[in-house]
Amino acid sequence: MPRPVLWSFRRCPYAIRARLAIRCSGVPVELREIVLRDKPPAFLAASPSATVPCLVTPERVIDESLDIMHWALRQNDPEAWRDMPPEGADWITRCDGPFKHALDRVKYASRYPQDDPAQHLAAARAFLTDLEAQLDLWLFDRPTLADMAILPFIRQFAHIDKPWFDAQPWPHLQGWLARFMASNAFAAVMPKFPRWQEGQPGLSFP
Ligand SMILES: N[C@@H](CCC(=O)N[C@@H](CS)C(=O)NCC(=O)O)C(=O)O
Repeated sequence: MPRPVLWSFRRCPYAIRARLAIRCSGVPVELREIVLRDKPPAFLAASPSATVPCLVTPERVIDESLDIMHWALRQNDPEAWRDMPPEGADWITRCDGPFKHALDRVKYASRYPQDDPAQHLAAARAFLTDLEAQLDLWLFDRPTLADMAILPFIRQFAHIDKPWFDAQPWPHLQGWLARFMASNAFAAVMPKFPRWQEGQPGLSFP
């Protein structure tokens, strides 16, 4: 039985969250690292949206990172990430919707010349301030899917201007991100994966 193929890009926050769940589940996949500015034809043939991550199983193609997380954790969820309060899903929805929208417009402001970056920064801050109020060590009393689905985007936002992020009055948020980035889980999903070559097998992951 061939392993499912995970098309991935190391720094993409959606791909990071998919790899976090696959790594936690231990479900083996073949990881194919690609470069977004030079997408291989085999990837374009596989992915309906031409975005990463994309998981190709013998049964179906899963093109949404959250669906890939659930696919892996449905098979094995040793840390019970899916066992979270219902508000977890609401936090993920806010992250993927309004927060990511604002994040892109702060990070890539020159691509949105008609937009006011200050307005998007304010929207991002509102979400982060709400997270700060919700967080203790984790969003709930232990790590869940919501933490792992959201943290890669917090990392992306923080790195737009890390000194600025670190200077905000967000100690819980800063601690949450720092612990995540120092974790074994993060290290395990962030090695410098060699780029996949057409005709070659990908990498065994996790
Ligand atoms: N809804 C998708 C979004 C994935 C996505 O937008 N990924 C970005 C990279 S971070 C991408 O592949 N963009 C296509 C491109 O840059 O050409 C998911 O959750 O997997």
